[in-house]
Amino acid sequence: MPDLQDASIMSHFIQLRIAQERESRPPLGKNRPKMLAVLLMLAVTVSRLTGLDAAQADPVALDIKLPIPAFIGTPPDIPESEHIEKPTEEPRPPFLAPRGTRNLAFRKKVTLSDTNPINGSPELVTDGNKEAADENVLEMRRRLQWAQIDLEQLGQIYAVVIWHAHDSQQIAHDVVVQVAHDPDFTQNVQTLFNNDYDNSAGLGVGSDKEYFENYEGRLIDAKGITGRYVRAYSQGSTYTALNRYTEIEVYGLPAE
Ligand SMILES: [Ca+2]
Ligand SMILES: [Ca+2]
Repeated sequence: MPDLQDASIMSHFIQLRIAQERESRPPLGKNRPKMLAVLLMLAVTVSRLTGLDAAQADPVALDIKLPIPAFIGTPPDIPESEHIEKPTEEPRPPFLAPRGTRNLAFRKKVTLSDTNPINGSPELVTDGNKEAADENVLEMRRRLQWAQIDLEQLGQIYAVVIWHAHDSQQIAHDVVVQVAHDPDFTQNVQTLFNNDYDNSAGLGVGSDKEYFENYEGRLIDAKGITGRYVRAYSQGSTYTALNRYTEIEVYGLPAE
């Protein structure tokens, strides 16, 4: 049995490698999920031997309920841009998080930058309905808008999943996702995702890529950060100048 200090260093190293694997961007081979699985297994073994950080070392795949796909296949003419991620027809690999992780955003209160949306009401964003029909989609005015969820308490957040609109092949612009401890986003603000490559939203240049919406939604790795408020920005899409939101899920555990 390894001594506790060695084990702690080993465990830390493994967690770091897991984070690196999750962070890594294409080009990715088919080995990525395999590598992650090996690392997670290693983390569990080290933890079982030493009793270190059991919750973190007992990951399970998130059970994300997906809506019916509204279209099949990838877009026929993908614009040539280094800022747009090449769509794939492969299903998303399972996302692992500590056992007990659940959608903390379900039916939680939503506030909007646009207090008089063109279509729909704020509740649509957390009502659990992700089907592509028009009546399920909140539409806010043009220009930069946001939808914000109050988790009602601090949570340890592992993933945010967003469906803007997946009724047709489209890309939402200036997608920025932030987490904070206060509703005005002045305390402990952390940016989880930002694909505003030209800073047209004015929140800073982001290095993430624009992506095509689909029924799986976009899963953003939140790496277990702590926060209470989750805010998602956008600024129109390739389909409309309006800002469309079908659902936002925030997977986590209530923080103690
Ligand atoms: Ca919804
Ligand atoms: Ca932009």
